[in-house]
Amino acid sequence: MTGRVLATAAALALTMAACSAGNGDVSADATSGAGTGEVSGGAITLDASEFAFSPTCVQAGGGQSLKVTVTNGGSALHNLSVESLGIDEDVQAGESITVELTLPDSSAVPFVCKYHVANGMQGAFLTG
Ligand SMILES: [Cu+2]
Repeated sequence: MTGRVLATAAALALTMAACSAGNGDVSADATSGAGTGEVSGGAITLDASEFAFSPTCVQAGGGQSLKVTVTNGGSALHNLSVESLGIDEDVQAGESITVELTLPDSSAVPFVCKYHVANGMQGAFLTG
């Protein structure tokens, strides 16, 4: 009985975005290992496609300044929006953008593609 409940919960977690960042509560999903990227040299590249960011979660440090490059390898117009930091940048198919941001000392920062958030195209910068 308990085993079946656990198996169902695990299956549900795998079908959801690896880093669903609603309310800044991302820790549970971030541990799935399905697409957590490490910041290297203060920079990270996110590959955007239909309809996901890869990596989905970015492990960074609290208060860290970060150079974020988004490369659109898909065929649709994508976007990087970080509402809490006032970022809203479109990325044309086949092109890339770079934005600089500073993360808060603690708490996760969700990011989305504003065009495809309904498709689950979202992730988060993790500061923990
Ligand atoms: Cu998109």
